[in-house]
Amino acid sequence: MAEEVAEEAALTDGFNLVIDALQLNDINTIYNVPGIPITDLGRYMQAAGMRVLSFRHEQNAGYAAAIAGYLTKKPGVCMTVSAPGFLNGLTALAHATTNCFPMILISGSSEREIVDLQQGDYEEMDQLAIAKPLCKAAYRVLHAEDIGIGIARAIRAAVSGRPGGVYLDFPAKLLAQVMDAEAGEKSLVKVIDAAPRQLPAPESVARALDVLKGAERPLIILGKGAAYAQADDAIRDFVEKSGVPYLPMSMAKGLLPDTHPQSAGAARSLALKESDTVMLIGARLNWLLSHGKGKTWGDQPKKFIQVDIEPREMDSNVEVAAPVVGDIGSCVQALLDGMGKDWAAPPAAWTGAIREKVETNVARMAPRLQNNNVPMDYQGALGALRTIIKERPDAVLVNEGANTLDFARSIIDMYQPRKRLDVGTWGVMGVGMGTAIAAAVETGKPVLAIEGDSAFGFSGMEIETICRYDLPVCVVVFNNGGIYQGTGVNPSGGSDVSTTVFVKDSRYDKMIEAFGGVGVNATSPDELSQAVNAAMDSGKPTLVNAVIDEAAGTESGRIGNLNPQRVVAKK
Ligand code: OXT
Ligand code: ADP
Ligand code: MG
Repeated sequence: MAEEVAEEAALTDGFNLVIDALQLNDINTIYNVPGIPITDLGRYMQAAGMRVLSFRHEQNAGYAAAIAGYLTKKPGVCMTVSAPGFLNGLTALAHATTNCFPMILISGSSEREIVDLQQGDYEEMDQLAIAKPLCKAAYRVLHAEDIGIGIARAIRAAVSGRPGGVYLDFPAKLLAQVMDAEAGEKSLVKVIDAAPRQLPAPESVARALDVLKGAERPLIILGKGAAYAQADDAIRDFVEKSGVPYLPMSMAKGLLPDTHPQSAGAARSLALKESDTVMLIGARLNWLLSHGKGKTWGDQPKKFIQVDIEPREMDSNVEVAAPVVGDIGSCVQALLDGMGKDWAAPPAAWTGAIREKVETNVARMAPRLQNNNVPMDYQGALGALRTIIKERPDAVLVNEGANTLDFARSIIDMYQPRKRLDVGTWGVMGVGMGTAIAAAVETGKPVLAIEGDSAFGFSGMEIETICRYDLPVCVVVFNNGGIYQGTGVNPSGGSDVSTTVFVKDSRYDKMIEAFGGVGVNATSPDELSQAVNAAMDSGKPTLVNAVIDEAAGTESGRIGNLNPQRVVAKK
């Protein structure tokens, strides 16, 4: 008997090696949905002291992992079962890759021999082939002795260079493979310097400063890459020393406080249209910036300076006059060092014009935010929530919807970096609850999730997860009875409601009560304010059904121009 135990002690298996490899690399939180073949892996992870959070749908676990990666600069890990679970998680992996968030999707899979001969295994699917085009890298591990190297490769691929999503395929057999414990331990890899600094070429820094110095109307655009970099002090020092107005992209709000005197956020159109030189720091010239072209960019070609870790991002849409390739921390520090003592601020005519526009727009918006209309409009409701974030600047704000998103972005000032988490580059609905859960888990701060009623529906079942783990999340559902508006009518006159309309007078607050959370129905900004303050004070899982005027929104919020227009009427 004693001999048997000793012998067993000298062995290890795939389960143990996965856990050891993750823990060796300080990965201690897993977002998952259990099932064959990973149920026991989750249990053993929990037994080993890891935090294993189970979701109701893999997509939400995946969104949680994606944003965990963004918040921590370590890959967020999502774990799924084979075929359908894997596919459910894949949208989130693609979302992470699109947004440059480091994430690893670990999925169990069926047996290679059967899958490759297409003999109809349980949940048969060639998952590696399907994942490949949707992520930064994809690996499959077939032998227990390769688990250490497989996990190391996945970590390095996720966080080095431009971060992104990585797929890691573990066929069921792998987990039960047994090997010598000592050899197993030796096979583990601790990833050293997973995302090494990438210093910019000195000449690229000098060129960038020359171009910036020569500008009459310069503008800095800060993107979520800048927020991700966690180089907050260097970025603030650089922006302040330059004296250049800056525009934060949505998730870069708060990198410097939105109330900063150089913020051009409230003069976005003017700043984009009139600037002659634009320095992008961790932001891409994609659709969110009209590809650097289009009406808003003025008649004269602008000069672009771009700071990014990905060399291929340069000239992606328009010519970049001064590419600076490297990690943002190193690049911004080099720029700061290169500015010298006698750096001159941009012409006062330019900074003054921006400031004036900011003040006009802020003053114009202010009275609308004070209204106490019933039913609420977006301004009244968000005016109340704006005050709450001002008073609790370390709370994390999660935001999705169309009007709910667009109004919240411009109305709610952010004061600290990485506190605004939203739909990202794809404008994807459904990130809300996964994001809120990971934000609470990873930061330990209270979370306020402001959700369109449609947006909330994509991940609403996760309020049970929020209650189960007793997370300090307050969800506010902006209930205008539909997608964009609740007023649509069926053009055929038939009995089905319009394609964009939901059940009238629904009470989302009742949903959370089923799981022991606090539900509140708020019909005025005062009631909303009271309910959210109480939730933020108590830290209890709360859902506030905020009744919004069903006619208050517009089609697609502020991006209605992207809808194709019908040209030929149907006969
Ligand atoms: O400068 P000007 O004068 O122009 O003014 C600007 C700023 O200067 C000013 N401003 C300020 N003024 C005063 N004070 C302050 N502090 C201030 N700050 C700014 O305000 C204006 C506007 O500023 P902004 O917002 O910065 O500028 P602008 O021009 O809007 O910026 C352009 C963009 C493109 C950068 C910006 O609009 C943006 O980031 N947009 C992102 C849009 C987005 O991603 N939308 C989500 C997708 S919409 C659609 O696809 C939806 N779907 C389909 C669907 C999706 N998405 N996903 C999946 C998986 N399935 C389906 C669905 C189903 S939305 C949706 C549901 C919608 O219904 P809900 O019920 O959820 O939501 P409701 O609409 O509420 O009903
Ligand atoms: P936004 O949507 O806020 O405009 P994007 O997602 O378009 O931001 O752009 C983020 C950019 O930041 C990407 O091009 C990415 O390569 C870059 N990036 C991410 N992390 C870093 C980093 N640490 N250093 C430099 N660039 C980075
Ligand atoms: Mg709505």
